[in-house]
Amino acid sequence: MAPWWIDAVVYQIYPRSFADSDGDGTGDLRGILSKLDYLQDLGVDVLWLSPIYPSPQADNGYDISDYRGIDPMFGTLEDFDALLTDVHRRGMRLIMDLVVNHTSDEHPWFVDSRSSRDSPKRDWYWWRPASADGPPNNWGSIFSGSAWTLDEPTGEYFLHLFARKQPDLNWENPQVREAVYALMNWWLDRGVDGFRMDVINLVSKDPHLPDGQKLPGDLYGDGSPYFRNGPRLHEFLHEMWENTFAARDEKLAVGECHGTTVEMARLLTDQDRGELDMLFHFEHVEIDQARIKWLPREYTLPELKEIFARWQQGLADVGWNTLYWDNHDQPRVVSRFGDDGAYWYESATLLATVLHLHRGTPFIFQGEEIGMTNFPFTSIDQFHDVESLNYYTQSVEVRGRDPQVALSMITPMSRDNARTPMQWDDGPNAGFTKGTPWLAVNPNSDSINAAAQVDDPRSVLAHYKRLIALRHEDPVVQLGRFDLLLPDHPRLWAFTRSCEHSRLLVVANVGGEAIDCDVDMTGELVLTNYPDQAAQLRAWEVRVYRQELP
Ligand code: TEU
Repeated sequence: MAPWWIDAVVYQIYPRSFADSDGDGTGDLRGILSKLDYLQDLGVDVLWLSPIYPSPQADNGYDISDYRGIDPMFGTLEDFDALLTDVHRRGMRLIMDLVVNHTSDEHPWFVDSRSSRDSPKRDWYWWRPASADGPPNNWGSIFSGSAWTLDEPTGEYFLHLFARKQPDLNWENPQVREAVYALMNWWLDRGVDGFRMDVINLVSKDPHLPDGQKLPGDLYGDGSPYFRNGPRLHEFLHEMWENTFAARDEKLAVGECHGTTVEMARLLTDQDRGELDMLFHFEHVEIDQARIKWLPREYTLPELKEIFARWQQGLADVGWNTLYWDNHDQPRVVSRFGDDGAYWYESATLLATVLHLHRGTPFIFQGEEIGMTNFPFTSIDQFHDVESLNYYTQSVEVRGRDPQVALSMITPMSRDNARTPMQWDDGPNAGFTKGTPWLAVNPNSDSINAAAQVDDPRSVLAHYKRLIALRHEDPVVQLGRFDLLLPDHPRLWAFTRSCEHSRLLVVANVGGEAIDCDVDMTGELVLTNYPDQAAQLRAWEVRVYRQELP
């Protein structure tokens, strides 16, 4: 039997930027509760909450200091239970963010671990003595600088693949793994419906921690061959599944798996193996980046189509996949792959349609459904994100780049583009807070906001509702076979989804100039973003036809 998520759509909430109920400028759980009507009306099936646990917030909650609680800035466990109850009452599910590759350095486990070389928790993290060059190896952190920090009192370095306040847990130690399964079961017992597992394919590392390759001009070596998709990844995931999900019904395990291939994804999401249910790969969201995310790269539509098609084909018979453009780490899709000026509505709806009509489980990031755009940053003071700020500082202080150049490098890709407050209405602070928002509201909230779209049938929001409804209703959207048409066409993104008796044809003009569409556009038009039809496909026009098969 097909799993329940084949017709589900997930909505990601970034709690600090979603809705503020108490006027402190930061979103909270009561704020989310107050917006459940909106989410139910949108039609989404699952809510994913980015981390709400107690945290020093060095990485906006992806640095957890207590896995069994709620950070006071978001509310209390009672607020959480109230939210979960109401989500379930409405027939929706809720999944939590599980961040267990690393903890905060303020988590009691790490406080204990760093207290002495003899601490019983010393081996819960990766401690190593200095090498002749200082750090134990040459790995760079994903958030710039070395991946190692010296802890002076005990004279050893600890590993942190992300910020220095995010020490990596040592999953080689079985006690660590047991502690993780216990906290997962604690939340599952509370009623949550699963987890989105942060950087889960980093948990198995080569314990020898060898130096990574360092190319000319690089400050650090690339350790990813030794810390990504490591030798025990499948074993650890299966063990996790056995200890948590196996005895429970209908739970969802979504793994964030940067750097996985289709072949790995087949193993990781094969339902017979008991590891993950679906994963996030990064191929399509790195298409516009050179070796590092801050260096832009020219790409073509055929390359983008090829990535989607290859993943569709690779997981057609085994496994399953997520479908996403946006999340809290990515710039806004309409600014990035669309045209957030003249063709804002057309391009936002086209990109949504193409994505949602692939095979997989679509993920919507808050604000994507109303076409929120990147932020017009002009100064470094407007940034908050540790990844952006660390890169800026390294650029200016270590590489000696001109600050304006460094600013222009971080602006298009910065994660803060996604993290500005949700735009609810055209009032002060976009209706997000009555206080001062922790991150500035995008100045376009007077025109781009949910209130302006709820009753407008020709809005981005209405279009997302139609796409979600179509997935709920139509078995072809859920399970139909995927075939890419005209793969080399530089502007047309066209594909079919077919079952035995019917198929959907999607044709999309990815660009601002009208094009001829050399595809048989007949059948019932079920969805489009233009009010009328013409012979050509106009700027950013998308059409979906239902065609009966003989
Ligand atoms: O992201 C992991 C990850 O791959 C990102 O850091 C990514 O490399 C970068 O943002 C894009 O260039 C997860 C979380 O989604 C992210 O918010 C956390 O900061 C990170 O893990 C550490 O927990």
